[in-house]
Amino acid sequence: MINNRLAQQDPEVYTLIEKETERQNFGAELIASENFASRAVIEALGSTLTNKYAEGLPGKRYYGGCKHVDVIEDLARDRAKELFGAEWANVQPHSGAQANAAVYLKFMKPGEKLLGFDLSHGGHLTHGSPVNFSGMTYEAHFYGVEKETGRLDYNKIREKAREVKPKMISIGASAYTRDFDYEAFRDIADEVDALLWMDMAHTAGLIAAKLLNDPLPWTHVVTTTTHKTLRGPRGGLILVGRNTENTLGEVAPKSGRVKNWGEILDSGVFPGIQGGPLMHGVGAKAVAFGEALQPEFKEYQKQVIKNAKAMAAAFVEMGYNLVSGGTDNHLMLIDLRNKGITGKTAEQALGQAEITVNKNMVPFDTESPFVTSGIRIGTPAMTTRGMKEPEFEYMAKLIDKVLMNAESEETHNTVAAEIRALCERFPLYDFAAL
Ligand code: DSN
Repeated sequence: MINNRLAQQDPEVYTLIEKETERQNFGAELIASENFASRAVIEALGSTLTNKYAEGLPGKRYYGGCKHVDVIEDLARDRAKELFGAEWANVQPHSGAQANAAVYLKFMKPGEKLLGFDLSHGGHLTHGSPVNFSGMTYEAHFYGVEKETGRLDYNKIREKAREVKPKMISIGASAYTRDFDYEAFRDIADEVDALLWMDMAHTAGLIAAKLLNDPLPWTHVVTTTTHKTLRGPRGGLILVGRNTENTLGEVAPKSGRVKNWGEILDSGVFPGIQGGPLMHGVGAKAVAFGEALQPEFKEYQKQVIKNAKAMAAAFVEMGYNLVSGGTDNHLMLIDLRNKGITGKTAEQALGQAEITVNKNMVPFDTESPFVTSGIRIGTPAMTTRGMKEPEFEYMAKLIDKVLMNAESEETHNTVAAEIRALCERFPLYDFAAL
């Protein structure tokens, strides 16, 4: 936490952190991939755990002095397994992209084929985009949504898989508003003898709360970030379900036995792609998973979805085009083309009014990724502050006001004041104690 020592020693950094805290406290944070971690999580992040090297795993480290961090990492792993009903967990990935890199390293050889969700249709950079290591190292092919419905068509994915014959099929998205049919994906993967990987970074909290379909029983591996709907510290996590048979056939050098998937993926993280784990992050993950195991977490996640549905309905009512017509999860993707404004202009104008969203490609976009025709809006962060359907409907109206007057400084200022007044009713943290 921000404390007097930092203020005395480095007022420059201290002041900037204060300003960022104030920005978060008095603005509408509607980026779908962001959330507000609890004070307990932030305390663990700002702890002495950051001083400790702990390469390896609990009980099998390359450094001394690990007796306490071993227990912490075991707690984090056990809580993650309990939360998701997993057989195995690795809590060390520094981020979601790192978790994904470890999966690629162990599941695919350079040049092998991946079939992933097209980034421009809602997928993610690390699922084969040509500007990412995944697209540079592997031969990436893509499936996408249907133009008419904005939804996946599983028959078309099957056709594509038959044509491509990928080594691995990835599921998971950063801007898809509907749930996935994991059983259908597994059936497709089995037909073409592919490995199946779900990256649930966006929806992990909703899945933990059992409000969306569960990928664990159907996929060979699941990755996630820990800071989006899951509301933990910034970081990554890899899970393997209880019924995953080993088809990788990797053999332990000394004993000659076939390694289990957990062991294989553990070595993908370290020494495969990372050095020492960030133990302050691991400690904070343990705290966050502990929070997610509480009944209140499920209530929070239910409200995230209710808020998204209410806000989406408010936009539809005002004549906005939502990709797929609405949402089943925590986010909505608005195609602004009928409103005569680009994603870039919308993001900038809303920013002036202290409403933070991100411009986003919509499926079959006619603009470049730097301009885009859409904006993506998510409800996790403001739901954490305690806001419910009326506040989200109100924010939808304020967003419309700004977009319909995107050039008007007066509108920006009026809306910023209205957002500030709203935020004051739902304080982010106990400000004086920060
Ligand atoms: N940057 C994340 C998002 O906004 O969805 C994905 O990595």
